[in-house]
Amino acid sequence: MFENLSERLQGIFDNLGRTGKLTEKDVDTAMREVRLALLEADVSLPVVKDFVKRVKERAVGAEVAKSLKPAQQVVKIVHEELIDTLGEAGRLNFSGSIKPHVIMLVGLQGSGKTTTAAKLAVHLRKDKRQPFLIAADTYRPAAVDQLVTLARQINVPYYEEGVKSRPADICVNGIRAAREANAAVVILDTAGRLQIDDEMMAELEEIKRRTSPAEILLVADSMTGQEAVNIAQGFNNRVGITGLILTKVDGDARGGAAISMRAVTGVPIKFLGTGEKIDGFEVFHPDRLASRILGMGDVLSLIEKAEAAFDEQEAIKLQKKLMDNQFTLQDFLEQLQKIRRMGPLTQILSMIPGMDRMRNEINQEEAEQRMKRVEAIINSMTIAERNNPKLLNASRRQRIAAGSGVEVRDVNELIKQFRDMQKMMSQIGRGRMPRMPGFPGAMR
Ligand SMILES: Nc1nc2c(ncn2[C@@H]2O[C@H](COP(=O)(O)OP(=O)(O)OP(=O)(O)O)[C@@H](O)[C@H]2O)c(=O)[nH]1
Ligand SMILES: [Mg+2]
Repeated sequence: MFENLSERLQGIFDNLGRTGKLTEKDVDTAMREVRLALLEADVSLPVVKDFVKRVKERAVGAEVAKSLKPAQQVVKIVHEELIDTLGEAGRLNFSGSIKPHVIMLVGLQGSGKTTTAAKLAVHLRKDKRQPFLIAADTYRPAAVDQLVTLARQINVPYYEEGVKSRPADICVNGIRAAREANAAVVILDTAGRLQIDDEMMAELEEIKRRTSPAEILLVADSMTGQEAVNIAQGFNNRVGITGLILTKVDGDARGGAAISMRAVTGVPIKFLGTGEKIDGFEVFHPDRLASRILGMGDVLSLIEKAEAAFDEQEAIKLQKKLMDNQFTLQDFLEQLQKIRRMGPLTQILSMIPGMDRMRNEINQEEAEQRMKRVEAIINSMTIAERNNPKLLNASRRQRIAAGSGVEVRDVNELIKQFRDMQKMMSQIGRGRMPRMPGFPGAMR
């Protein structure tokens, strides 16, 4: 998401960049465009108006007159105001004395509550807080099964009573079971509805009254568009929410819901759902999202992901190997596997500045296929071959091709790409910047 918005905004700032000095008229023109870009991204009108007004107030006048590069100044102001509008970084409230802490998830049908419950449980466990799941959606038997399946899959304790009991009773009983199991945080998966109806709200109110949640988080689909404001206000007025979790930000939503919901409710966005799988989950950082919206890429998120996958010590060793030209096919294979563990390629690319545009051009499946093929080829080599590709004569190449189910020319290509890379690395090692060949070939 956010591609449309960031592209438009970038265009606006590019235009500003061409003028030497920034006049009030320039700011006006730019702000008209910013306004349009935000509206097109489905940010609600009152929120857009307020945003534009704030940027304008800061952009026109003394602050900008002092600046050497007015366009940069405007970008900076827009960025800062965007961060301000998006609020603080996501942090859960564990301050209350009632143990275990209760997190209640609410939201419309299909917004991602059940999936998010499991993602949140894994997140909490990583944070050393023992999680516990409660299945309080009694409207569909499948809903209980879905949560139970997920809980087993991630190996988190859970409580369910089928679909006959009152949801609030299930929650109270479940919390007792959680306390006995020494859980630190309980996550309540509640039922969703197509529309915000009275009965559903009354049920949520009862659960709230009887479980005293530390957090009531509205799980909202980021594709909701203009409706987002009504949904957020509806839940907030009746139940009182303490935070937002925006799901499906990996989809093609236009991103406005995030900005609007946060602005109209005043509660912070705490997490983002970035994929169907359990690991598609991120702590919300307003500065990073603001940068992503403005098309600066999300370098910080990427670094965090990379850090999780790469051990720093190992990275230093690897760098030395590269410089000393001792990087082998075995090392290459290990790096490929780590990159794959970081997540879908297109998702990783979208976080790198400038690369986000390429994202649409890259066929995810094809890229994955290529990586898998490279892995298969290297896996078919002996350790000696991996460490010394010079051994790879014609008959060995034939054996490897047969072993990995590819053509000999695929093996040849991989070896050639690897050699090119080695050459490039050794040049860097000798302090010369080479012309960048299409590195890494395996991921073209
Ligand atoms: N792409 C993507 N899909 C998601 C994300 N979160 C949830 N989904 C998908 O959205 C669909 C609905 O998710 P659920 O977790 O069942 O939603 P729910 O709110 O519990 O739905 P009900 O219980 O029916 O109200 C599923 O197909 C999920 O895989 C996300 O962050 N990204
Ligand atoms: Mg559900």
